[in-house]
Amino acid sequence: LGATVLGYPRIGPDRELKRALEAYWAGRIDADALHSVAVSLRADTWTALRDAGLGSVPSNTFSYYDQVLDTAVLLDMLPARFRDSDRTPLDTYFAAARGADQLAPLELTKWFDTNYHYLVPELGPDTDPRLASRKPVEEFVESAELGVPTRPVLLGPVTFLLLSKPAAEAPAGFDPLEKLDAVIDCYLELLAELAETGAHWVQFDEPAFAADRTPAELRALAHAYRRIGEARQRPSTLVACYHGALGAALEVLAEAPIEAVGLDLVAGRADLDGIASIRGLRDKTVLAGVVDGRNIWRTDVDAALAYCATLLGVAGEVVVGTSAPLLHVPYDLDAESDLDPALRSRLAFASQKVDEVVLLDRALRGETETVAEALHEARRAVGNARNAAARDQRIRARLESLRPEHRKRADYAERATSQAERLGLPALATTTIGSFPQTTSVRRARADLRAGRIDESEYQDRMRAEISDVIALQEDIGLDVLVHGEPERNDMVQYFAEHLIGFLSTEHGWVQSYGSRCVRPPIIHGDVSRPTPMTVEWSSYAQSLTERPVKGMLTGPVTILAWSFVRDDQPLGDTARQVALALRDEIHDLERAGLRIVQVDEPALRELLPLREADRAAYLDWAVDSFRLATSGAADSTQIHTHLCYSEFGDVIDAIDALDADVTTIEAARSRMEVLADLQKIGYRRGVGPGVYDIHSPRVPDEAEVTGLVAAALEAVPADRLWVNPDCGLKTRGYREVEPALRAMVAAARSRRAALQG
Ligand code: THG
Ligand code: ZN
Repeated sequence: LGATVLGYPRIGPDRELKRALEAYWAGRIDADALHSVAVSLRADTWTALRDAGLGSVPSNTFSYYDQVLDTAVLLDMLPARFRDSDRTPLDTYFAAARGADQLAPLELTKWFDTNYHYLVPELGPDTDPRLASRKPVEEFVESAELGVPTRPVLLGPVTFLLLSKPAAEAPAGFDPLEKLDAVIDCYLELLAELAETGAHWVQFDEPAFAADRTPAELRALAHAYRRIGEARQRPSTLVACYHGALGAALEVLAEAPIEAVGLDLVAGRADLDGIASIRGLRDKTVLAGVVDGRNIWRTDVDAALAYCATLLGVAGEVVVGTSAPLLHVPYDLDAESDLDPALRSRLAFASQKVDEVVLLDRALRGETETVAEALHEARRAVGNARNAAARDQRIRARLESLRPEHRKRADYAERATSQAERLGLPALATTTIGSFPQTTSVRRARADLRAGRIDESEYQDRMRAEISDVIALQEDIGLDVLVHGEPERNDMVQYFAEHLIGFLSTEHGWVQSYGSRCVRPPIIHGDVSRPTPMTVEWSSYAQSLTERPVKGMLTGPVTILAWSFVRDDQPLGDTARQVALALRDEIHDLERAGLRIVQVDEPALRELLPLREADRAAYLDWAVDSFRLATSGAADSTQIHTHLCYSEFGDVIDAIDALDADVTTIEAARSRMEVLADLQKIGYRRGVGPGVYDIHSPRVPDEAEVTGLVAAALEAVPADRLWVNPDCGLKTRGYREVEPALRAMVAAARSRRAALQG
């Protein structure tokens, strides 16, 4: 095995795949045209990785949508509803990803602790794995024909099954792991074919073992790689685990009859402790994942070489690699034209990380002559970086001076009384989460401003006109608490990054979030501060148009960190508290401008939850602390809302309570209000708005449906604490769906309210 990366971005350096996919879905290009975009992206990636000097180049890291879906299709494990149709295989694949006609798509959910989302396979006792596609073989052949024979990457059988869920109709107690041997059978067939076609190495990814696993799951891992290892005909096998330390799974893999193990020596550095006693590694290659696949900082070459040195006496052979696939970082720093040179020298995107891997591997092999100059330059950059993060003594002093009373508001009962007096809201108050549809005219205004076709004042006028329309519409619909609609924000985190000191926004730093959708995470590179108010103008303008309360709209510290590239030179909690202070000041300014309600969203609270139980308390501690720091400066009579989504809340339910928000709006429509039972169990006593309709689907609910959900919620929450609102922001929907849905929602709330009074 040569120096390598575990995976590479696939959306295209200029988001070519995104555009081709969306053109194909819209019927503007055909399958051949889509295919040829894919072929050329793959060819560019393989040749670039080879030319950069990697000893082993990965393939099958390309996907039209998602690697978990690819695996389900490879193994013929899609639910039956996608089977009998006259769709082409490609359109069946997209139907599973996005839905079609009456077919619900597979569920989309977070990939470990990243901002990537995968499609969840639904398995049952009748799911019958069969090697149904040749994608990994075809891509290997494609690469070999280009003169770059590659290392096919496959999702490991155990992780694949652990990421799957029992289908709705599966009998209680069905465990997807029951399908392990059948899946391994398919993989053995595939391995034989790959070996026959000339592949020397394959990679199996088993990131599920960076999380806590049961003894039975560890036994499944041992079983899987014993069977795979003992296969009669197969390429040499690398098993890569990433996004954390392997712990007990490392011993399992060390004992398995495979040739190489890939370790995440960034998030999983703890695996180095005690590794010397793992004898099974002595006849294996260890791929030392010392180049960070999750963040964009340049590697500290001396530290990286020291980690590799620790392994030299332990492993049969050590080669340098990335800690994780490079899927989660942007393509190329060189595409950024407008970076401060000092900052640029601290950064490495995917292409630069490949160079780092090659450099470190050569250094490890003692090629000192050829790499001396590059190593020297890398050392200088890291040395400079060590003190380069701009420090702001004022913020640091302020954080030091904070006392427990800066994290605590008056008792909820007192706050509730003064808020009720000031707001005068009815029981079952109606509201929305914050964003309204981003219309073409809003998008056009932003594009026009960027292209210089309009000036700042014209842009402001257009945004104000939009806000005024949105307020008028909400009054007409009869909502109780209004929002300004956020037309000025494309991505909420990006918006705040553009207004805060200490953040850098990239021009081309796109990272796949799911399917064709991408985000451009900002980079937090120094101490954070707020030079001027960020949202006050828009919110106070909206409030000036109406008597009803308008909510100020902010994004919380945890979510800002979760969707940014973060500093690695200080604990996350320290950065979060700096962001919190900026938000605290923003809330103060919103209050002074007459806003009576402020919402601080934390949709990513669950996302950053550590994969291992042992690390969770410390995370939740700083997560809750930073939220309270942001919000506890508010007056008793200011109502603080928060909004959470994208997750299973059970794991963080106590933390949600500890946020001490006056009102929590939460995704619930798809789970028929299950979250309320969780809240009830812990004795949650403040306001709650379980979403009464699912905004992720274009379906418009009718009044009866909403009334049913409100009635269900009333079983768990008294009317004066229950809010009626959609599941999430409305920015991805159109007004044709939003308006009737909100009217149905308001009608339902009113009729329940009347029933309560009568
Ligand atoms: N912002 C960020 N991360 C997120 C979300 C977000 N992660 C979780 C969830 N929301 C992911 N969902 C989406 C939904 C839509 C898009 C991206 C992630 C999206 N992106 C545009 C695209 O790819 O066309 C680009 C947006 C832009 O122009 O800035 O539609 O809300 N950070
Ligand atoms: Zn949401």
